[in-house]
Amino acid sequence: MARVKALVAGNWKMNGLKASKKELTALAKKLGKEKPGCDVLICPPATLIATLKDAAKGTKIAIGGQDCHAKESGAHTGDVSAEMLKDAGASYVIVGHSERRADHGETDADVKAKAEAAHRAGLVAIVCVGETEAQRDAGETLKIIKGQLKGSLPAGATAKTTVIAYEPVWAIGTGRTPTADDVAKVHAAIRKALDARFGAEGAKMRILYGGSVKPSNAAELMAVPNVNGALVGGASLKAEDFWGIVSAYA
Ligand code: G2H
Repeated sequence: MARVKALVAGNWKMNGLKASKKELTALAKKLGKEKPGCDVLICPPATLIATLKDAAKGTKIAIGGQDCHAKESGAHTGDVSAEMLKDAGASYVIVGHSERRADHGETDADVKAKAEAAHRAGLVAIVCVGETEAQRDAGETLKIIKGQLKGSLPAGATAKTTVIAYEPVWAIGTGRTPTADDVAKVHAAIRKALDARFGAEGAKMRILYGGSVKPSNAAELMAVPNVNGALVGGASLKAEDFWGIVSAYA
């Protein structure tokens, strides 16, 4: 199997003010001294992208958005396009996070259109998939994940333009995580689906695990086959916690 460089991405969600720049600066200091074997990304609220991009100058920390509109511009009050994120300094954007799917009714077709917009703007799309607790209890996890992948991934996705994040909805912000065996099963199924659809590109695509990742479980999750990094929420807000995860990928 192709060797895939891990990506550890922090999703700040709706947290952070200008003063939060100090967390990035603290992380950059750590990164300067000890070089982890992974790429590092922070996705702050859109209001902070330019500030953090500026603070990340001269470091290897990439900055990303948490969502984008499918269109480039127009009468869409309150929305932000992929081109705008790129212009502000982003190089990645998360699309289809379960909080967006739940709070804003985003469908797989919406997510696909957003991923296409990300590609159009030259951003890497981090496409999120994940089952709810009820779906898991009904034994539908793999069916749901495969359906979301099929519906959310654009036809021309490549390993350079697209990252998958598997985030079981019931594990998000709850402190609960699936067992390593369960994560291995889902990631293997995702890899199989990517291989079948995208061939050699699918074999190289990064598949992140997300949902209550913290310093204490990062190493175990990282060791699971086909886990090529993490999408981290709560534990990405403080540089010290986030570093505890990043450094597990040394
Ligand atoms: C899942 C994750 C970040 P947390 O949403 O995308 O959040 O690590 O807080 O569970």
